[in-house]
Amino acid sequence: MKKLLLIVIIMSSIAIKAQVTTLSLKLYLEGLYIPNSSSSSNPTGLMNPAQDYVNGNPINNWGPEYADIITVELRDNSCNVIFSSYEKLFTDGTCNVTVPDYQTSYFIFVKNRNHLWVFSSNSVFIGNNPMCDFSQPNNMAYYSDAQIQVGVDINNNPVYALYSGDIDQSGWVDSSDWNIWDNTQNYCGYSYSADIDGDGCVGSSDESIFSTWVTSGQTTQCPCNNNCP
Ligand SMILES: [Ca+2]
Ligand SMILES: [Ca+2]
Repeated sequence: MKKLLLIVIIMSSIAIKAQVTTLSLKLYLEGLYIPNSSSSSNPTGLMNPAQDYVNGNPINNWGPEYADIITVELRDNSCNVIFSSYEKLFTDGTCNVTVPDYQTSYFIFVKNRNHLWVFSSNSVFIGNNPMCDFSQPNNMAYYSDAQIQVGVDINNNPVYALYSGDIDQSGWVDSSDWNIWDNTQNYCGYSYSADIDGDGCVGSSDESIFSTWVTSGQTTQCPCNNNCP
């Protein structure tokens, strides 16, 4: 009987340690953001869903309510990965992530297949349903030029998004990305990350979105110089 009681106590303590909380994220992707899309029902605007291409037709892989897949991570002060998950990003920029209830603070890191990754400007306490809104104001992101203004909300406040164009996920937008775009022009399908605008195929409409960032050598930064993604 004593053994059984001990097992129950141990199991209960494991269950307590396994508690989770919901991280409410909000962010936009420049390539998918629809200009002038803010409205009373979507005050900061909407994104197009990134399309796949099957049998000559564009399709939604995850349903029309989702814009794209993002990787969400929690990183400690040395930028070591504590938690990592693939998540679906809604077209309104929201994403709810179930994370362990760590009861301590971590940086929030987000990346997408063809945009510059971003860190939160500060570590965020992971407990009691934390929130992190990269869409506005701009200072939620680490590094003053981590995001680009893509529009305004219904109150005329700026709305920010991750920079498009980091097709090879190097942390820079440069000629390497442009070369991938050039070499995959007219290819269709989600596997072709040069499809910046998410219409399902790689074409000139994609290049027109990110070409400015190739010229400027747009980059991003992380809080840990020696351990960036
Ligand atoms: Ca790159
Ligand atoms: Ca495209």
